[in-house]
Amino acid sequence: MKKINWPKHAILVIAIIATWLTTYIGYKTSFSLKIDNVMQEFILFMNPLSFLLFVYGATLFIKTTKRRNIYLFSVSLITSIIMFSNAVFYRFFSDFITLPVLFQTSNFGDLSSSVFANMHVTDIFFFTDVVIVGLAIKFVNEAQTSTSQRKIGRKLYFVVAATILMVNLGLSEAQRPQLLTRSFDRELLVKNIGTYNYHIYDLFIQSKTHAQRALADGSELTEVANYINANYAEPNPEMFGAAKGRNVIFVSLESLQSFVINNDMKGHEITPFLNSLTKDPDTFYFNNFYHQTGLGKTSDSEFIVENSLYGRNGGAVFFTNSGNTYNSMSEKLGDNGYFTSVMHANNRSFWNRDIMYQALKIDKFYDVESYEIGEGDAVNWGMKDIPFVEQSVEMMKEMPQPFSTRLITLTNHHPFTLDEEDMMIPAYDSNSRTLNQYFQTVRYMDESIKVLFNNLKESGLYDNSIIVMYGDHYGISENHNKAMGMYLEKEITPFDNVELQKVPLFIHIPGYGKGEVSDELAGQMDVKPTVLHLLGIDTKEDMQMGSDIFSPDHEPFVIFRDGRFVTENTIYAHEVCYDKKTGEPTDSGACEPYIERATTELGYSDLIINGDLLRFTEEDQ
Ligand code: GP9
Ligand code: MN
Repeated sequence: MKKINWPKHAILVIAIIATWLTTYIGYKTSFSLKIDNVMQEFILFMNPLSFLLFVYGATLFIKTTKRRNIYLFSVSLITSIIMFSNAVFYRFFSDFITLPVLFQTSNFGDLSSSVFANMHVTDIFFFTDVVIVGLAIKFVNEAQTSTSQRKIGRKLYFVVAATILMVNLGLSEAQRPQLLTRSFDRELLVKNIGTYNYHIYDLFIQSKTHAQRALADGSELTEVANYINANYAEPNPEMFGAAKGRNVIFVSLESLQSFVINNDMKGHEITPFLNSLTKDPDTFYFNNFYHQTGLGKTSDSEFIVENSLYGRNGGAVFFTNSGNTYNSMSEKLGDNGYFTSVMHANNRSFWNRDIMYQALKIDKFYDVESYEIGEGDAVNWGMKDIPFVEQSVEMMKEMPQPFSTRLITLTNHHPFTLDEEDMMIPAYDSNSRTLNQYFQTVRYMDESIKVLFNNLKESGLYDNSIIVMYGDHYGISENHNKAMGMYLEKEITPFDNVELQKVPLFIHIPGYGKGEVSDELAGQMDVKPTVLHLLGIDTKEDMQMGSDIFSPDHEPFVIFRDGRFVTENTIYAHEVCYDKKTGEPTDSGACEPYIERATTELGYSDLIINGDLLRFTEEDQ
């Protein structure tokens, strides 16, 4: 057949369009990506383009036609293999491929057995662009360009590619602020920056952690262990084993801050059920308790509670260090005969939970697939808390006992939207819609906790369980200081912003009778040793940064991930030392000794995580 005459670089243009469209159609047919609006659809459509312009564009530097064609053909083949592999993987894991998964042997076992089962004949579609590029190479006859033309054209080409990348990133950032730094979820990443860019991003993140890990040899452990031993607090004999053998039900209370507890909004009680618990003889309520999370938000709180270690500084540890060895609370409970799980009606890859939970040795993850979300059961981010706790209790009845589970609530999540019928109190009327609606979603979540308690009682599980509930992180950020100041009737200072990081902690022990409101200064880091001791499980050998809140030796000192801290008499924030009584800056000498301690502690925690040091502890060898 005769070759057709086409303009210069026709094959390049054909290749880009063919792979672009194949990728986009592949997104739509092989992955269930939730698209909420036209803008998200547009981002999805455009997201393969910048990458394709760059990689295919490299052909502009290749001199001979033959080599150019081989290159174009190879790129189309490799991109097709990437999309095809992700599609097969997705059918099994509902997730995109990430490098550590490929190298995790346990995952790989599951994977290879199901690879064939998950291939569909229709997957040939992913290679459509390869066929098109092949045909183009065979039949298209390109016009030649002069060298000077080539240079100008090439510059322009890459300026356009870079612009498209910037527009893509800009639109994504607007849809999902801090997408890359928070690295929420592979699905979100793919939806916004595209599969190809996502893989590059993944490669970057993984190689960074890999390098730090490779340099560690375990000798660092001695120093860290000395620090940890020196800060160990012996359990209070009266509390040690007070709930021995019981089930543990943790409840992560989404975005719940302490300022709403025992408070009202224009005469409306915000958390009537939780308030009643603060006066309940079976409950310990801690009103001087802080979250210690960073960018990883909910996942950081899970990490802290599981490991009594700090999350990472620049991103979510659930994402960056999911291949590490940990000595988690779940693992420890498992060793003590517990069946461990997490219940959360969200997609399993969110925050990389599906992968991290394996590292934390959590037996089962009841994710969104375990729930039936009927009409009217979903709002905002997903399933409403009330049907969520109802169905969760039903599933708890089937769990082997003793069990430990963590319910992660979701309705009280930014932007705090609610269906009309679930609004039990009116909205507030400040300049911040976020704060205004917050009171209503908190009120709804409070109701769901009441339902949880009632259903646990009906199910017969209640008496033999303990319920540990904590706020995961703040809900109202510093952007809303003005509205917050209006509600609290004062001007919000950096001192107050620290105080506002207080979240409630409830430890409810049915039948205990000696509960109280405690103002012991503590943080999420302390949950693990506190709960394990209550269950009569020793933690003396554990690499943990927190200590038992009930212990007479518990140290009143809370460090935030960003280096701010709280002591009995001071608060340290942004290089200023505040007197806790007055809220005014004070002589920095009062904070000085703690500044050093805070840096050391955060540094040791980072050392453990970045070096994956727990793989060197005897227990795991
Ligand atoms: C999502 C839920 C909320 O599954 O945990 O995450 P957040 O944005 O609060 O970290
Ligand atoms: Mn959260």
